[in-house]
Amino acid sequence: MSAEAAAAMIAPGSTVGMSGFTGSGYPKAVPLALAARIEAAHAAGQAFQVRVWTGASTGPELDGALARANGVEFRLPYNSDPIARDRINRGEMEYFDLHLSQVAPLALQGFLGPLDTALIEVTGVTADGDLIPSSSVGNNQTWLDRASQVILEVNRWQNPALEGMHDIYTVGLPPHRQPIPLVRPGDRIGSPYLRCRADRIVAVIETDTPDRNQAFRPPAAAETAIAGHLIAFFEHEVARGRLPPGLLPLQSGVGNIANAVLSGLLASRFEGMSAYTEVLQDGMLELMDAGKLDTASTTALSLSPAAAARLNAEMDLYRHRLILRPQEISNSPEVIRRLGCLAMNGMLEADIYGAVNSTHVMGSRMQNGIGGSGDFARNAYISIFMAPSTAKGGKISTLVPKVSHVDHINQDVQVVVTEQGLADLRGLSPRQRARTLIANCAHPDYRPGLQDYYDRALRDPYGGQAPCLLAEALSWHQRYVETGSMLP
Ligand code: 0RQ
Repeated sequence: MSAEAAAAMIAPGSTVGMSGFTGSGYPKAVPLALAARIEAAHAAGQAFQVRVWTGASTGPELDGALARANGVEFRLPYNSDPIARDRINRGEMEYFDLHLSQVAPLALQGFLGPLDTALIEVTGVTADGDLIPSSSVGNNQTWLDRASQVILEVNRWQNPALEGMHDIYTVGLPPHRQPIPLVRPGDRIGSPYLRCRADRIVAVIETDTPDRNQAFRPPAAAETAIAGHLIAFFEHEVARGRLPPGLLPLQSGVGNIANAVLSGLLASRFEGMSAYTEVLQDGMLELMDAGKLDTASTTALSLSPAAAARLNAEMDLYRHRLILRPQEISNSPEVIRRLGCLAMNGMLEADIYGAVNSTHVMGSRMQNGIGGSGDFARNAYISIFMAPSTAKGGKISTLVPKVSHVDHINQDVQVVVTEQGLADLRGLSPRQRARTLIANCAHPDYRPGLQDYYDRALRDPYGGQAPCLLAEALSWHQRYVETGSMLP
């Protein structure tokens, strides 16, 4: 049926579980039609909003269109759309960012409330009624299991060769859970298909629309330097016998910096690498092309238009080395701990004791959400956070006396990298961490200020194991809010 007819089945106030993870595999027609319906209702003076659950961030036809229409009352779990971000930060959209591995279990428990509609993009439907997933898996099986009604978008743009690349395995709820039998990133433990009771499917819509991810910009000098420090660190760990020559399964987060680091690994000597990650960006495809990355397990392909076109044109080269899984599996703490992932995630800021803020600018404004960074950081073999040492043209230091919001506590942050250098914090006390971070990672414009703050904190009569000047700890942020710069 038409997208408009399908959108008419979504009631005001209802909850819609949509497919989509980092700009891939999201429904592209019904959300636009729903947004138009919401706008018409608002123009007629009627209230109309829905609650939206997804896998992670989606595209402009979903988050952008619905946010523009002011059609979203509540959203979870990860968003990078700028219009939705503005609404979230103006308090016009309730938003709950949570660890991505926890979304499906919370929904399955019923903790998040009822799910009225599952709106899922698929590549196709087999003659037996199995659903061929598209370029991301996310929480799709859980939405299909939980929802009262199901709307499918069959997207012809998705490559039919995706059939067979997915591995759908569900965990269930305690006390009936079993160990997840996955011991290598390439293991297949489930079915290539999503399943859904036919009597729940109320609409099928055909589309032919590309995933809309932005192109990555070429690595900036700072990002290339970060990649260089990280590769030198990995080489050092291999030389010490603390990492195998092909490293351990790589996890790489979202964004330009993460992508630049992967591109940097192209120039490294490591061969036979693998990835156990949640997003597969261009850099990982390049590592595959270069013969350095053998297998990659992910829940989503998050590729630039050029890389998506390349993958689509040459799918046969990749299809046996790429596995797409539900995010409860791609981000499973159990599996991440077992495999020993090397987690590499971006951050907004770290403090001198190594706590990390990934989400809230100046402590209050949501950037994207915690996404899967916490799933990986706590459970990784080595947990790495990276960022240039300054942001906003040098007006912000990403190393601060105290983070303005904590996503990752000191114990979950083992290595911090900026273009200035790398701080290996494993096994260090708070004071040792502070000395190492200030010396290795701070920008020269901010290093004296951090050192001065720390020296005075050490002399503070209240003292303590991790000295802190309470009245000053967030003064850098306050200065930025008041003057537009953290510099005095
Ligand atoms: O702002 O967009 O206005 O230019 O933040 O920063 O430098 O482009 O970096 O794209 O790698 O994103 C932490 C947001 C980094 C990302 C974060 C400003 C900066 C810019 C973006 P502009 P960059 P990236 C698995 C892993 C959480 C989720 C996660 C993220 C914008 O990595 O969302 O890791 N992480 N998931 O100018 C104020 C600071 C700032 C700052 C940067 N200290 N203060 N603004 N910016 N530092 C994947 C998933 O979970 C799906």
